[in-house]
Amino acid sequence: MKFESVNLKDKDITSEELFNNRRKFLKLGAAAVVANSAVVDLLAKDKYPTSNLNYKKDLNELNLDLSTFDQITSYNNFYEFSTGKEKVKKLSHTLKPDPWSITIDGLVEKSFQIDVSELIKKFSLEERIYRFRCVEGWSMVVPWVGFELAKLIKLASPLSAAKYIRFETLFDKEQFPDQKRGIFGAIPYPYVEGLRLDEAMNPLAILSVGLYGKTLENQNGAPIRLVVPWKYGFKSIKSISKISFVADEPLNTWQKANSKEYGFYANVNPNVDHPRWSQAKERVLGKFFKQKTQLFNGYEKEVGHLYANLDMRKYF
Ligand SMILES: Nc1nc2c(c(=O)[nH]1)N[C@H]1C(S)=C(S)[C@@H](COP(=O)(O)O)O[C@H]1N2
Ligand SMILES: [Mo]
Repeated sequence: MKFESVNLKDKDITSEELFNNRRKFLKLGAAAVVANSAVVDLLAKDKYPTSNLNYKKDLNELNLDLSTFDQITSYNNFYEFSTGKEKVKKLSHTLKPDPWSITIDGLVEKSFQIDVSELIKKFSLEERIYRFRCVEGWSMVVPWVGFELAKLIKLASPLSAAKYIRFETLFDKEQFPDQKRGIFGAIPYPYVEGLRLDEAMNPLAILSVGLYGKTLENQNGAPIRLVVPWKYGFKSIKSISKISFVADEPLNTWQKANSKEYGFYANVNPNVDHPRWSQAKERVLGKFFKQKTQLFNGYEKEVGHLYANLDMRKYF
């Protein structure tokens, strides 16, 4: 038996190939498995980060096929750096995510500031393997690490008048080059997003501080970003510096920029097309064939009840 993997050069081979190769080896005899998995592990080490977070593992009961670390961290939407998805990674070194403080204010008993490191100490972290679907028609599967947004909401003790939650990305021209361009910037800054309070309390909504067991890379929204997996990716706001409890529906950035194309809810819905993109199908990063998009991105059981009284065609 020949061991072809021994001759493979690390740079010639993607993590996905490694994973598939490994699967093949596991089907071979025991001797081959021992010899090869050692080699494959050695090569794979380079491609995945060393974990620096303590968290409870997601058992991946749905058996979702994870996107690779490389895919998740190399193809990004983060307009504060660039509108070029493959440029963000390289440009994002100007972001300084540590230390990082978040202001909690608005309709709460008492506003306060808290450091992300404090939040991580306060709330135990857990992994959440979620599908993630961008309105542009691409998708991926990400092993996020974070905590339920509901935990932070309880900590903030909002007043009964608070009906929505509003998030803001940091505004700092030194850290985010596109914010320097004023009205010539790609979109209005700071980036703003929002959720109805009952949506925000849903256990699927998390604040993520990491992925693949490691603190977030700058390009993915370090040090803390929202993840709402049943909504289009633009709702999952990055590098959050302010969380406000408010009475009225916040005007989110994409609705402000183009209200004909973007609304507040943005629930993943294969039956309502975006004016420029059909939403019936999606391409998973790295895959050749498109797959069908699922209503609420496959999370209808968990979140469908939140929208029982909402016309999803009108409130897209
Ligand atoms: N502050 C900020 N948050 C943002 C964006 C952005 O440009 N700025 N892009 C959004 C869009 S359109 C998507 S699809 C996701 C992409 O997240 P990812 O790069 O981690 O895949 O982030 C969202 N959050
Ligand atoms: Mo997106």
